[in-house]
Formats: sequence, structure tokens, C-alpha cells
Amino acid sequence: MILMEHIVREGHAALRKRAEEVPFPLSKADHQLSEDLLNYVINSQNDDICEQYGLRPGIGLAAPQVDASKRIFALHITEEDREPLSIIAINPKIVSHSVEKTYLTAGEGCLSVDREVEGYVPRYARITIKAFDLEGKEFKKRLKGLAAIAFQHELDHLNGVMFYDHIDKDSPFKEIPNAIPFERE
Ligand code: SB7
Ligand code: NI
Repeated sequence: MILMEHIVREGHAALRKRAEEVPFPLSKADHQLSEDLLNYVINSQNDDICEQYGLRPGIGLAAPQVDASKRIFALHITEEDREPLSIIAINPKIVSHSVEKTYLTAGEGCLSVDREVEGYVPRYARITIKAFDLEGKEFKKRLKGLAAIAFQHELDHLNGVMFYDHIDKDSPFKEIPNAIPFERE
């Protein structure tokens, strides 16, 4: 089980490396890691489990955040009036994206960042993604809204990019051209 003490923080080299492609069939270790990532995000959205184990809530978690430099992340997103998204994405990629951008009006946070970083993080509003599941089967999805934002946040982790790299240093709340703001409930 992944706990907060297993999550590496800013300054750790794993967060700044390009993570390695994952070979199939998955090794036992990579299979376990994938399930552990998804279980963390699911558990972290349960108040009782959170309190019991001291977890910080998150909608996603990427392997480099637990010092595993592999191209794997998990997302678990349940939004009102939206189909829930609960996936393990292995060797994920964005195959196409909208011109239109979006950003969370409240900004982003990260389980590897123990401070508030204010500012708008520009993201593509809609993306089409491909990734492999635990069985090595490729899947394709169209994502928008929070799911699209979170996918891009996690994919960045696999490329050594942190959310605040995208924030305008001089003017963090400057309007993003071509963007529709996304308000999280
Ligand atoms: C806000 C939060 C996240 C994604 C997009 C917007 C995920 C936070 C948890 N993580 O640090 C996962 O990398
Ligand atoms: Ni993060």
C-alpha cells in the first residue's frame, strides 16, 4: 500500500527525469506498482481511509512520484453528472488535442509539492489519448474537463515536468489566450 511517506517531493531527481517505457507482458513488480497507484487514488478519495492512513486526496498518481521511473500512472475521477474515469495508463500518449485550452480556476496542486503554488496552468481543453492497460491491450479515449486536465498533469510527471513549470512567472493569473476556464465544484 502506498502511503504519503512513499511519495517523493520536489527536489527529488525522479520528478525531473524522463521515465522509461514499460515492456509487456508486465513484470510482477510493474503489475503491482500499477495496481498500487490506482489503489492509492481510490483510497485517497475515501474520508475514512484517508484519516486512518493520513493520505492526501488526489485524483491521479504517477510512478515517478513513488520513485519508479516508469511510464505508468493512475487516474480516478468521479465528477457529478460525468461518467467516472478510473484507469491505469501505461506508455500513455496524446494522439490529438483541441486548439482550445482550459485551466483550473483554483490552480493545480500536486502530492509531490508541499506548498500552494498559485497561478493558471494552461492545458488542452480536449485530448484524444492512447495507452496500454495491465494486459497490454491498447485503448483510446477522448477526454475533456477535469479528466483531460488530470491526464496532462500525470503525463507531465512521466516527462519530468511539474505543473508550475507552465505558470507565467511574472503574471500567474494572466488570462490564457483561447482558454475556457474550468471551475471545480
Ligand atoms: C490538480 C491536481 C491533479 C491534477 C490536475 C489538477 C493531481 C494531483 C495529484 N498529483 O500530484 C498527481 O500527480
Ligand atoms: Ni502531481
